[in-house]
Amino acid sequence: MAKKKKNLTTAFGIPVGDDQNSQTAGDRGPVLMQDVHLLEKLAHFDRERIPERVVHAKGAGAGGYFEVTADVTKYTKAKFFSDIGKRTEIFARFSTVGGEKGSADAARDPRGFAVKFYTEEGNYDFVGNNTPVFFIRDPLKFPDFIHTQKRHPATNLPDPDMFWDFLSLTPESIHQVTILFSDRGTPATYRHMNGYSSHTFKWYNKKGESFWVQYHFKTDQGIKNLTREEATRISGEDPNNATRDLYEAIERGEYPSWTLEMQIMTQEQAKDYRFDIFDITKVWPHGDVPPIKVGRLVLNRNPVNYFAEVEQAAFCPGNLVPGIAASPDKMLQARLFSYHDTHIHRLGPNYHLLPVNAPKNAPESSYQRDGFMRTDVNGGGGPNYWPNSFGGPEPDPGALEPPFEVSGHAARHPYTHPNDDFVQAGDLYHKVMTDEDRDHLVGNIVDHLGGAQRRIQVRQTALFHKADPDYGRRVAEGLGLDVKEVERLAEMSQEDRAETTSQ
Ligand code: HDE
Repeated sequence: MAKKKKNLTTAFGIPVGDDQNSQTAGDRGPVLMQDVHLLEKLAHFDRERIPERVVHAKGAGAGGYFEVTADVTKYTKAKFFSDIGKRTEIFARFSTVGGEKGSADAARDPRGFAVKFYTEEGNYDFVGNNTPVFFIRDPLKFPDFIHTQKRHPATNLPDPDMFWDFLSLTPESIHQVTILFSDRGTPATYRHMNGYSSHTFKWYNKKGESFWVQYHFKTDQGIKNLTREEATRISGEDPNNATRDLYEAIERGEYPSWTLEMQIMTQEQAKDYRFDIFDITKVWPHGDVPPIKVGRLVLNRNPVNYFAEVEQAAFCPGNLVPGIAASPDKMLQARLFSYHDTHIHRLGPNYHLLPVNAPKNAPESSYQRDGFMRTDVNGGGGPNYWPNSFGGPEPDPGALEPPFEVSGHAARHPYTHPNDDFVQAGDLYHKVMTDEDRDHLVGNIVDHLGGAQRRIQVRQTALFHKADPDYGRRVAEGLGLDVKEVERLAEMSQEDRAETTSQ
């Protein structure tokens, strides 16, 4: 039996008789204004693009589930963690950071690792990166930092001077710079990298006891990175390699998975810990806080439509369910604002109604009303204010975060914790990396930093020297710099170093 044909309609369901020939006066035109089908089709096409994400514009996504594999109820009361074996539907998006929507997947860049958990207590968003640390620890620096990673205002080209000028004037970036310029800065695919919360978060249990935690999604596919030469070649030959890899692996039924490991610190341990546990430029040594396996993330569903799911997905670190809360990390605090704000700009005030963003497993019953593109019943005839005595939804005190103490003066506090910016970068260089890792790191840096002005090269190399003298010497030699000059600069305070190397 022949399949019944589906009729073409306008966006409003009106049958279309001809979709190949515009209505014209006579067979050679001009085109008639009364061809409303043509007008509607063009007007919609004219508006097909929405603003791309200001960072993390290029990405790929997939659906799947999260499964609990260990009992963590003594640490968190989050319901999606309530039982071993419990599964929660998720949607994940991976991305590069600095490039535009058409940029190459293999670029040297951190990778975004965002997961939306559709829990029965509403959506919980994990919005991490493939690196456990970040370049800066105060959010006021973020827009400036991102400008330096993008295009020069005059040439519209990526600019090594901007890139390294900022980083060399921002010594707390040294740990992340060392990770970024290792081969971890060019993961082979999205399946072969880890995801980290980078920030410290708070978990709290039913009794109101709280813990500081860090999340590590460890790839079950194993870490695989590209060398600089491979990344350059792939960027030209297949700029969508990671997007393709994820889609094709899932189509083949090779579902990528990650094991969630948590580092959990008690309040007792956190008191007087030897560095600030809210400083995103630091990792927690595993010897102090051993990670424990708590769950598994599996991606087993490709999006049916890229725009509907991946492009319109809106993650927000402020979407936290009872049992999980923010920490005082200043960067995280700023992110609690920035994501919701950017989504309202990018997708509109009712972006939470888009199917990928709507809570799938918990009813949404707020008093928010109206606004562009309100596509549901908008609360119907029910009350649109609280308190009311008409049976409207009521706040649940059980959802409150336990109170916590804060003290101190309101001010723009500079970072005063002991100046240990270089310790972990140095440890990474000489304790964790292999000889081959170090060779690649130095080669990758020399290749990129070599494009910057000499005074900026020297200033940045002094920071490598401060992390580890061998690191500094090898970069200096690779760039043909005077090692003695680098050592002299490394001895100076950051202010003097900046002054000496200014134009
Ligand atoms: Fe983001 N970041 N970010 N970020 N970020 C965005 O939100 C921002 C930071 C991360 O797949 C934006 O929807 C500020 C750290 C991911 O859709 C924006 C600060 C980490 C994604 C934004 C940071 C991230 C974003 C741009 C410093 C890892 C993509 C478009 C205070 C722990 C999510 C958007 C996706 C996206 C702001 C720093 C991860 C503008 C202000 C640190 C994975 O809201």
